[in-house]
Amino acid sequence: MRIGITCYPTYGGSGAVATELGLALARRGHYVHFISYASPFRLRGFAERVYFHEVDLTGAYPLLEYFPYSLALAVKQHEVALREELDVLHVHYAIPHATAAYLAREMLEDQRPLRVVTTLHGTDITLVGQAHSFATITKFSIERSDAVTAVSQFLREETYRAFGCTGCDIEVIPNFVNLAEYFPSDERRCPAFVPRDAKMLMHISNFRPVKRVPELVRIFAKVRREVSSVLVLVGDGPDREEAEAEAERLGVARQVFFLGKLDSVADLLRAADLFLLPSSLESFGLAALEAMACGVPVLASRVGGLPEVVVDGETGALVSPEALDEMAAQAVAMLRDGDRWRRMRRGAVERAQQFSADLVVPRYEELYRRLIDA
Ligand code: GMT
Repeated sequence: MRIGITCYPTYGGSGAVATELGLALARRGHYVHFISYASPFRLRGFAERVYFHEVDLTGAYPLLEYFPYSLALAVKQHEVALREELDVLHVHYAIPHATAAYLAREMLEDQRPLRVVTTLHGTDITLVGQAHSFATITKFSIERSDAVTAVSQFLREETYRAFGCTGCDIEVIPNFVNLAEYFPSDERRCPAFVPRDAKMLMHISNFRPVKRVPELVRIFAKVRREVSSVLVLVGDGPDREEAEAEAERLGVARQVFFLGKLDSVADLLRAADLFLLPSSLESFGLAALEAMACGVPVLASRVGGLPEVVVDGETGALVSPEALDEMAAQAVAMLRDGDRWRRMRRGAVERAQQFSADLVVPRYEELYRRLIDA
């Protein structure tokens, strides 16, 4: 098949999933064309049958105080669909990608059929999509997609609850992990800054308020009083400064390491003892899944789709997001009890195998095939 994929190229779960999907599809013999304003961050180096098409942003004009990216994107999607004879255009994150895809398909008229698949990822439904400025067009664009998928059962139900979307049959296709890259190792290769006897706690995100990174630093400060440990943070975003200030204020700045954005995190994850995700909402929690695949138990909030990924007591623990003390207590308990930790590590690896790319990617292929044959 010839598949177009539009996603945000920046650090974030939806872009990561879209890119891993494209790469997996290309390995399975399909032609994959990424269409976005920059090359997706996980698209490293050359891959057979993979192409990137940059949206043309040169049409700026003083009158256009706000550059209409959605239109420029639709133009590029239309152009690529025609030239590369795309069968399917799969967009990740509804805003504005599903709307642009709708326009691109309309522009094709009868020149060639283009099936639009929209995958809902999270805040496109739970936050941004429900904002007054976007709600009606989000609903419209979802309803006009040829197929809609959601990354968790929670997100599917939330879409129906928030938007109605009557007539849409939203299929849950969970996120997945490439087990050839994310696997456990007993050889613990910690960064040099981690003291020999210290536990390594880890977090990866785009540091948006929903991730509650300053609260995470507070949890760590409590853990640190009981267990010799460091906190390693990967990523960057709006709450980084506040989190840095919090580490300073709580006297743990020398034990909290902000590494910034990194392209490849599997080696680092393999060295971690515990992954923390105290988000206020999370439709799935891809970073938690990747940590589990590397053998790292996950301590997370009991919100959204996280219980569909992390099994409380078996692959880590789930706690109410407000209960910072309980989260810290759970972390301490897990880190102190070696037998329990090893059980959870095994449980995490086994659970992650259920989300293997080899199991999930064929579900997207089947969906595309169904649409093409319809
Ligand atoms: O950062 C992104 O790319 C999107 C982001 C969001 O806020 O919607 O992440 C969502 O999509 C990921 C991939 O499907 C999920 O693993 C995240 O749980 C989800 N984030 C939230 O729901 C907050």
